Amino acid sequence: LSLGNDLHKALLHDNFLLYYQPQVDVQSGQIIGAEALIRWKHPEKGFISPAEFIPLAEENGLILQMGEWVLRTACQQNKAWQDAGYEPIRMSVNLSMHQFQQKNFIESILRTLEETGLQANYLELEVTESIAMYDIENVIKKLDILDKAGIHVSVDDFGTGYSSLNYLRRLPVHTLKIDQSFVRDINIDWDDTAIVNSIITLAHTLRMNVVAEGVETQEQFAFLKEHGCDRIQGYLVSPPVPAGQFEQLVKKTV
Ligand code: G
Ligand code: G
Ligand code: MN
Ligand code: NA
Repeated sequence: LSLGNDLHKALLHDNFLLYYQPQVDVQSGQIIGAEALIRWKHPEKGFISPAEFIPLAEENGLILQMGEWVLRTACQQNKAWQDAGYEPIRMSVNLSMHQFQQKNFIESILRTLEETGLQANYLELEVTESIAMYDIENVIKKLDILDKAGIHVSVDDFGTGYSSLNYLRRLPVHTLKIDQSFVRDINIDWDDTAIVNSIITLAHTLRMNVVAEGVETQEQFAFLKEHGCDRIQGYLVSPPVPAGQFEQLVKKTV
C-alpha cells in the first residue's frame, strides 16, 4: 500500500525515467525501432521494476497519468533524436488496457503527437492479447482510427494470452511480438521451435510483421532469420538502456 502512495509522489517529483531497447531489422541488421520501458528510481528503495508497480498503478488509477507521461516523454525523445540528425526510428510504447479503455484515449494520443511534433508513423502502441476480452466492435473501431491516422499497433507477449484466431484476424493490428518464453529454448525444445514457426507463419498469413523478443544468442538469431522472422529485440543487441546510451547504438545521418 505504501508503495502505491509513493507512486503519486514519484509522478510529482520526477522519479520516473524511460529506458529504450533497440529493435533490429533481421535482414539489414539496422536498428529500426525502440521500445520505451518505464523505470522508477525510488529515493530510498532504489530501482523498482515495472512488473511490481504497474499492477499497483492500475489498481489505484494512477496508470492513466503515468501512461500519459510515458507517451509524451517517448514521443518527445523520438522527435528530439530526429531533430538531432539520427536515423528515424519507430518508438514503441506499452499501453495498459485502462488507457485503451479511457473515453478520450484516441484524442489524447493524437494530441500528444501534435504537441510533440512527432509524425504518427514513428509511433507504435503495444497492446496485449487481453484486448480480446473486451467488446470487439469497440476495440476494432478504436484500432481503425489509429490505423487510419498512421499509428502502428503491435500485440505484445503473443502466445501467452487468450486471443482466438477468429478474433485476431479481425483486428487491424500490424505486428505480433513473440513472447520471450517461446524464444528462450528455440534451438533446444521442439515444442518451442514449432510454436515460433507457427506464429511467424500465422503473422505473415494475416499480412502482419513479426518480432521475436528476448533474443540473447547468435543461435537464436540464426534460427529466426532462417525462418523469416522480420525483427528482433533482446540482450543480443542490447538490454533496455538510458537515452544517452541508446544514442551510442544508432548512427547519425548527418
Ligand atoms: O523492462 P521490464 O522487464 O522491466 O518490464 C517489465 C514489464 O513492465 C513488461 O511487461 C513491460 O511490458 C511492462 N512495462 C514497462 N514499461 C511500461 C509502460 O510504460 N507501461 C506499461 N503499461 N507497461 C510497461
Ligand atoms: O512485456 P514486455 O515484452 O513489454 O517486456 C519486456 C521485458 O523483457 C522488459 O522487462 C525487458 O527488460 C525484458 N527483456 C528484454 N530483452 C530481454 C532478453 O533478451 N532477455 C530477457 N531475459 N529479458 C529481456
Ligand atoms: Mn512490450
Ligand atoms: Na513481451
